[in-house]
Amino acid sequence: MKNQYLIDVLESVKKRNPNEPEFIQALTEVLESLEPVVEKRPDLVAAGVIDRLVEPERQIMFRVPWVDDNGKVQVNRGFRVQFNSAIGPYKGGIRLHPSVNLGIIKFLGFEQIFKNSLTTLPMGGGKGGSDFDPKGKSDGEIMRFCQSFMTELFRHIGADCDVPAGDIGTGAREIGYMFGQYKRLRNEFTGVLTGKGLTFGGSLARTEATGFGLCYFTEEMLKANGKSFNGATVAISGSGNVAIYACQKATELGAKVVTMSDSNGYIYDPNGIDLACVKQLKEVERKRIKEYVATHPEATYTEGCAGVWTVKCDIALPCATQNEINKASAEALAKNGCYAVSEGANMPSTPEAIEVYFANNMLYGPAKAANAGGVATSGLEMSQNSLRYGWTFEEVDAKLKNIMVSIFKACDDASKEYGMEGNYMAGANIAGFLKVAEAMKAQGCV
Ligand code: NDP
Ligand code: 2IT
Repeated sequence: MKNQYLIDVLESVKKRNPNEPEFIQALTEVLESLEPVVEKRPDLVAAGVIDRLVEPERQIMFRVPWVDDNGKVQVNRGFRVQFNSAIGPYKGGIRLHPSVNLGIIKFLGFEQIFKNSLTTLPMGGGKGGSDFDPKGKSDGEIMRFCQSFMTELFRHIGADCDVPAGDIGTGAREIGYMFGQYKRLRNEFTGVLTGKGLTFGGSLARTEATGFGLCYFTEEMLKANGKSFNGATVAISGSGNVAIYACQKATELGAKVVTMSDSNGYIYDPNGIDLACVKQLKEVERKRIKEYVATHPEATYTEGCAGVWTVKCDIALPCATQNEINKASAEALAKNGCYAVSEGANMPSTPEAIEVYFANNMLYGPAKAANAGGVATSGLEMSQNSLRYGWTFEEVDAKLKNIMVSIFKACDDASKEYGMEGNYMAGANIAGFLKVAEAMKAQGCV
């Protein structure tokens, strides 16, 4: 980065937030992409748009006490970062994972600003979560945690203010418990959370949306470069919500998905993943991915999740967590002939891995564009809640597909306009930024 103004912004953010490496990583990537924009648009610099954008509008941290099944008091820490509301109410998921801290929630909230802008829907950026570990907890423990979490969060959110949703460790069960508690505390039935159950305001196709949207985006990117999922071999990491529906749609589009993983290890099935088995194991029984090989003798299980990137594939879809592909993994993918990496997870590639993709002319679909289908469909859930109406699965899926096609076009167009054709990362950052920046400038110094 050569632009002195951007260097100064980055330095001041680093100084102010010394213990937030993931946030700094996400910020550095965006600021680097904005270099040509800053030169072309001095008006945005003069309006202090970037100086304001890097500081969350509000961040909330709170105690979450709950009682476990042995009658013992447990205390977790809750977070909600309301990053930017220039184009709509704060919107973003809730992550429940022991690794959660303020820096992680800030990186996710920051990414969400640009992602939500790319969806074309009116949603600002936010994110929340807790260092609570849902693994191995009983339903009763999960419910008591979710109720306690919402007992503080409810005063900070609302259908026109901040609308949380799922993320790692937060699925339909957790959203249901949180919604129930919000409704009880406020005595109001509103669309305050998305990813709700279908019997109480949820949208058809929201469960599938991130994985399906990832494949719709990726198919557009492949098509624009003379390739397709049809006949391709695909490596997927993770075996949660995003991974499962990415596997389903990639298979429907003619690909063979040969891997899935969890934080312990990965499975390789040369015949193509039997998704019904994975759904049963992960969605119903909540078991580990290694159980797959018990019923699939032709498949293998290997301890350690990073090994998944050493499997030969044409297309890699990381769908687990941040920084899961480092330089060595990216080099292994390139060496094995992988020609496209498209991100279902948030920030799954380290900066060094991204350099390897570009150095090897691989197609790179960045998270904030490629995985925007989840939040886009959350936006459609909000629309249906406001209308007090529900669209069919086919209607929602068609809207999701149109949105993903338009996101790819926005990234492609911006990459060309700013002289970086084919760099969809820069395109996503620039296109996502410009809409928010225009709104911030128009609304004055707030
Ligand atoms: P889930 O909790 O459903 O699944 C997460 C999966 O990733 C599990 O297989 C989990 O394994 C694995 N995983 C989580 N943390 C780690 C880790 N530290 N190391 C290795 N593996 C890990 O979450 P989602 O599928 O919803 O989310 C996956 C990714 O997609 C996240 O990055 C999330 O931010 C992103 N995302 C999610 C959206 C959504 O709508 N849900 C929308 C857009 C992005 P294990 O069970 O062992 O923990
Ligand atoms: O990272 C994400 O975009 C999500 N976890 C989904 C957020 C949402 O509000 O649906």
